[in-house]
Amino acid sequence: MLKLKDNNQTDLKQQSEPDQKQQQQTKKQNNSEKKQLSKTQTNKKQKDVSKESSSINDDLAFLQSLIKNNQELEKKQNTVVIKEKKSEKTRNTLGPAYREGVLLAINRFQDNSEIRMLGNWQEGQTQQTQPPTVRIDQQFPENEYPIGEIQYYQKDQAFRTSSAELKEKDKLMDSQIKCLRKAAECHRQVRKYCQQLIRPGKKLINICEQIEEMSRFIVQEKGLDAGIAFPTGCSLNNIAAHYTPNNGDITTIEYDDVCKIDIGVQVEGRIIDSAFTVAFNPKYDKLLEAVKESTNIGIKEAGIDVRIPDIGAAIQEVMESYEVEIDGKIYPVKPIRNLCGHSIEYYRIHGNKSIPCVKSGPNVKMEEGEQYAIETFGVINGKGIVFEDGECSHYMKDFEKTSVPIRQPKAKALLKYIDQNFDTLAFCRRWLDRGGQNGHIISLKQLCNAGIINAIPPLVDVRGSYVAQYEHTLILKPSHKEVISRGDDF
Ligand SMILES: [Co+2]
Repeated sequence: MLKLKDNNQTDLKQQSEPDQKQQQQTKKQNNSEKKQLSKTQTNKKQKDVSKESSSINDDLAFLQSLIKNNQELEKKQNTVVIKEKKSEKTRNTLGPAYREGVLLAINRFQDNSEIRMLGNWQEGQTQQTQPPTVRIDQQFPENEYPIGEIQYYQKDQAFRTSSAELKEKDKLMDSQIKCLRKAAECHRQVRKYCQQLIRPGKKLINICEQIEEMSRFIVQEKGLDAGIAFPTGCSLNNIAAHYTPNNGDITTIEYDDVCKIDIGVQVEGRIIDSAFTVAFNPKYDKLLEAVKESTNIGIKEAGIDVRIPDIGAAIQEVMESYEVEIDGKIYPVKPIRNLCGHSIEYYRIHGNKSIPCVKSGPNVKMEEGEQYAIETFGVINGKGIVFEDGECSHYMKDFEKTSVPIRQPKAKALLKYIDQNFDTLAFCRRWLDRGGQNGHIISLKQLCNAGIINAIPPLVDVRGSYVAQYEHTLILKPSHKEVISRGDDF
């Protein structure tokens, strides 16, 4: 536009110079001719001259209006640029949810009653607004983050609570705890935002992207140092886990759906893995209650030197004590026997230990200092066993295989991108597109075939079944457990 204006000005100069010369020439001509011409002739000529000069005036007026128009357009253009710059600055400082003109209140309370079996966020101290516009570091300049729920060890481990020596030992985990508490506070704020967003009729892809943009903003995403820990799960109904929409997927959430929202946040490789179930129809209340109670019993039973099959047994007992009546039919709640909670390690979402939802698995004990995601899955009208099905969205580097020779140049380049952006953290196809890795499907397949990347397809129970899930991250500190991801909501 600016360039266009310059051209017009030069055009004007070029046009107006000859115009002036022409005017002078006309005048001279007029003078010399006047003497020779009769009165009538002179009159006639004068008429012609005035005709000519009025057309010149028309041209000038036209050019002047052109200049004026261009100046106005330039002004408009500048305001658009200023507005764009301002909104970019706003996005950087106030995050993706901020809309101009929205009044921001610092408020912790949130009514979650539209989602079944979810607690309201209670009034309390916070520096965060609704919707969130404040990054985590601005909220906690002292680097001290809220403490999770403290639970004490039971039975023969009860001595740990009062041991001064073990309390001293707790401090050795300080830096790890700080990162986890920071990630957990981000997780709480992001899921609170999600609970405000998710409503019947909305596209899951939009919800996932809004959750992810908000996570990136609040946690202050910085390469592998801080960010999202894994793709946002939004597994619907009989899909139990590992579903997030790929680009082009227009699935919506509806009033009768049961959706598991699974969000991961990491700070310096310390991962918070926590999930809850979204249902709007009260007919699922007992299913949700069964699974939430089962997860809570799993958390309660967890402890140093506790045998893992005993935790599974406690979960199974609670889960199977529930039944759900839907449209006059009674369904028992079954635990899903091949889905497990898991230990979490540095940049490694699935550690070596698994916590099943039933009494099974090797006779292994939990140990001091370990971090766990305690998650349980319950199903109605299903088999209680999941299998891989549907289009794959989740992928993750194999933690054990550090280097595998890749020949195809495109696949090699994709692996480099994965190494730099996700390393051993899980990622999804949407994030490859987002990073400009379009048309990655063949290369991704080649990396999977080479064994360096593992595909993680959706896990589903049979059609017509409904799966619920709740999950928290806890850490087994020497003197007590801390359920780091606990919130008012679940
Ligand atoms: Co998990």
